[in-house]
Amino acid sequence: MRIARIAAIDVDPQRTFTPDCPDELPVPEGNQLGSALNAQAALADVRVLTKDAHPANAVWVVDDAADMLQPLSYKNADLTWVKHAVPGTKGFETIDDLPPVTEYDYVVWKGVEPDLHPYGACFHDIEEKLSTGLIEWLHSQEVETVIVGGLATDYCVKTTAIQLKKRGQFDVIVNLAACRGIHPQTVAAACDEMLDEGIKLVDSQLALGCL
Ligand code: VGL
Repeated sequence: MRIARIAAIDVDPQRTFTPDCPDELPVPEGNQLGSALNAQAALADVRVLTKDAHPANAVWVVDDAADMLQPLSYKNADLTWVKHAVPGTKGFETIDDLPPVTEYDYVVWKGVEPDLHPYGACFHDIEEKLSTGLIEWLHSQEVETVIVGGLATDYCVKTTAIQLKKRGQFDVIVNLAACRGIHPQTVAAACDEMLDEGIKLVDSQLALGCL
C-alpha cells in the first residue's frame, strides 16, 4: 500500500510581517504563529520554509508607507512596498518558536533579485516561468497533500496556495489558524479566490487533525 505524503509549508514567517518591525509590513499577531505552524508540521512528513529575502535597493521600494500599493510597470514587480525582509536585518529573521532554518527539509528564498517581487513560493517571477524547484521537490518526495500557513494570508499565502493547487496539482489546505493577513478586505477576497480554486480552508488545528 502506498500512503500519500503530507507537506507543511511555513510561508514567510518573518519578523518583517509582525509588530516587531513597525516600519516594515506589520501584521497584527503575526509574531504569534509559531506554535500553530509547529502543530501543523507535526501532522506532516516534510516541512518547507519560505522567506522573503529582498535587497534594500529593489525597484519597488518606496520610503513612505503612504506611497505603497502603487502599480508599477515592471513585469515582475507589480506594486510598490516599503523596504522589508532585508537579509541581515531583524525583519529577515523568522518569528519566535520556529526551528532553525537547517532543520527544514526545503527552503525557498524569494525576491532576491532587485527587479523581482514574487508573492508565491513556487516561481521566482510573477509571470510564473522560472521555477524555484518547490513543486518539483514536493513531487520527488511523493507529496500529495500540502498544508499551508504563514504570512500574509492575502498575498504570499494565497499565491503560494494557488500555485501549489494549479501548477502542482496538490490537494491544498490553508490552515487559517496559522495565518494572519494585512487587510481584512483583501483577506476576505483571498479566501474567496482560494475556495474558487478548490483549496480547502480550515480554521482550527482540530479540523486539520482529521487528515
Ligand atoms: C508579502 C506583501 C509584500 C507577503 C510580501 O509575504 O504576504 N506581502 N510582500
